[in-house]
Amino acid sequence: MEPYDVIVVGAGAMGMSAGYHAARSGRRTLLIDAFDPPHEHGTHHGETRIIRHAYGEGREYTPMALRAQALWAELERETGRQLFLETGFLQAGEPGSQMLTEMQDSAKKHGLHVEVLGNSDIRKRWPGLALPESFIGCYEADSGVLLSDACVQAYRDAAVARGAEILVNTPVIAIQPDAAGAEVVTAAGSFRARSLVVTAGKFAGPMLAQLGLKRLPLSPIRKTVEWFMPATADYAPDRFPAFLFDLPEGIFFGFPDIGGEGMKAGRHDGLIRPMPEDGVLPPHGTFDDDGRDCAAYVAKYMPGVVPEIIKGSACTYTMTPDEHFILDRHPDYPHIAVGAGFSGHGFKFASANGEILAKLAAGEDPGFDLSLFTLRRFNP
Ligand code: PYC
Repeated sequence: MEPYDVIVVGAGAMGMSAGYHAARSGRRTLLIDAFDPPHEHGTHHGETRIIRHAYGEGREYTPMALRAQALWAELERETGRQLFLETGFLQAGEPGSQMLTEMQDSAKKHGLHVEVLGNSDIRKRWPGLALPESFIGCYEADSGVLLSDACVQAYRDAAVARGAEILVNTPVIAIQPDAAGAEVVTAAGSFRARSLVVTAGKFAGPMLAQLGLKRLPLSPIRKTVEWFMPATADYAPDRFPAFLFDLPEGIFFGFPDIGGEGMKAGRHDGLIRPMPEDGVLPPHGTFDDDGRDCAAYVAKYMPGVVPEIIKGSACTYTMTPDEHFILDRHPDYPHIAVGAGFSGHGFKFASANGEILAKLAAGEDPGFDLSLFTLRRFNP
């Protein structure tokens, strides 16, 4: 059989997008996933993710965030589905904190509009928040919320409509690369392609070790998010933003109450529980402290929300030590593109990262400066 132009190993958010972009460029594309995406075993479930542009984790991300926003809008047009809610995004913390400073510098460098607000302005505008007196906030009005499971489903449908094939519930057993391509061995048979995109999420470490990248410090950890019911209308999506707050207790993020289903929140830092060896995610509620920090956060800082967990979900972050992504070509097999280590802040970029990975695998210029995301920083 004629080889595929590209096989995507791991069709979560990043891989599904890469498969879509490869198929859209006319490449014969096969996507392979161990589950049936969208699913609850990786990093895209739980309904919502934040998208923001002026970026507290590094101004280098901003061009990718803007491209990502444009590509999500294209996907909405192509599929006729709503994937983005423009709720605005509020980041808050102590004045001078690294994330706020970087967010403001990033806005300045890229000409983005970010409003800087004192605590009394924050309280006036969002009565549902009671942040520490000394806090300031940076508000970006054209950012907001991605409907994450719906995004993955939309990319899947659009990829298939453009001719991509998808093999689900099919774990990859081995990858055998060579100078002309690679053989991907699965329980459903072996498949050959001229190029590969490897976006294996929490399985990326062992999979990339098979490809000779043995020293990648990729650590999958288990995280949780929880939903809480508001007692007032202050948290509706037309009057409450997505948020990220750097509080004395930790970094907390959350969303407005979308569709009356409750307000989702999570703790971004801390509570590090390594993934079990078998990669099976223990469900929410497995541990006594699941959601405890988040409920305490709600009780203290969101006066109109009942601090009782109505629903919870466990998910995975695959961390790198510097919390920056890996987006690169394999040093020995340049036709293999690697996307890994999204460190809990990658979803928003999936549309752009998929385009970048499809271009890397095809030997094209990815169109972005990827020097922050190299493999060689860990695998010199
Ligand atoms: O928007 O990058 C993000 C984020 C951080 C924590 C949860 N979401």
